Amino acid sequence: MEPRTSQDVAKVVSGTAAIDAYVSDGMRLGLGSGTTSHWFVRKLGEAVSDGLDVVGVPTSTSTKDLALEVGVPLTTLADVERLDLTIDGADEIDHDGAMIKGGGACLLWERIVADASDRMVAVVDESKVVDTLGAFPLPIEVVPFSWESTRRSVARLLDKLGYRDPELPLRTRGDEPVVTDSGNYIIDAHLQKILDPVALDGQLNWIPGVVENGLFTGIADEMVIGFSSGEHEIRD
Ligand code: ABF
Repeated sequence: MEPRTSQDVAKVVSGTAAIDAYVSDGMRLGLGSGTTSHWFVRKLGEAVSDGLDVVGVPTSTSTKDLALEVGVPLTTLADVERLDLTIDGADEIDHDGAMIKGGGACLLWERIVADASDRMVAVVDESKVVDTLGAFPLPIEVVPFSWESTRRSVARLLDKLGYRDPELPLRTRGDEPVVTDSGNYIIDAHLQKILDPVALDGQLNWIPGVVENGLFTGIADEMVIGFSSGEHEIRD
């Protein structure tokens, strides 16, 4: 598979640089979801075929399928107590490393795997780096049983926090709700600007029916930014 667009080139650059900068023999890795992470997994498969000894825990069924395809040995969080490093993408990342994740509906497993890791490094193309989070709609994973009621509770919290009537659509594919690997639904909160990501992250998950939200604050230790020029930059 070859990169087609300049953004693809930047994603390949980021994923490849992350291997050279962070991955070493014997590591237990969290394998992220999304196209940037998948370029990382493909390159990791090449390194494994060259003798690199690693195991990975995938953060989605799509990442599991790709890892199996390219020959990255897999394990589970039942079998390893801690991971050394998780490499994962983001939909947006600000200069403090706070992220919006979940555009690919994988946020719950991504959060669990990142939490089980001693270090998390975000791999992003240059377009993902923003001054303020929120232009990308914030994914909120909710239990299907009560999603309408949960959406009303989310709307009340957002109103209390000063967000005026944000759109809160249920994420659908065609006429059907998108269903996550854990069997949940996603509501995408169109907030435009999130002025206090840490506060919002800490409040959303307390709403009954909310399983996880896409604000990943205080999780990324570094970010590898790929550029379409072929250069990359590592920021902590
Ligand atoms: C994943 O990467 C998701 O959390 C996020 O939505 C996605 C970004 O996708 P891409 O790398 O394809 O832009 O970690």
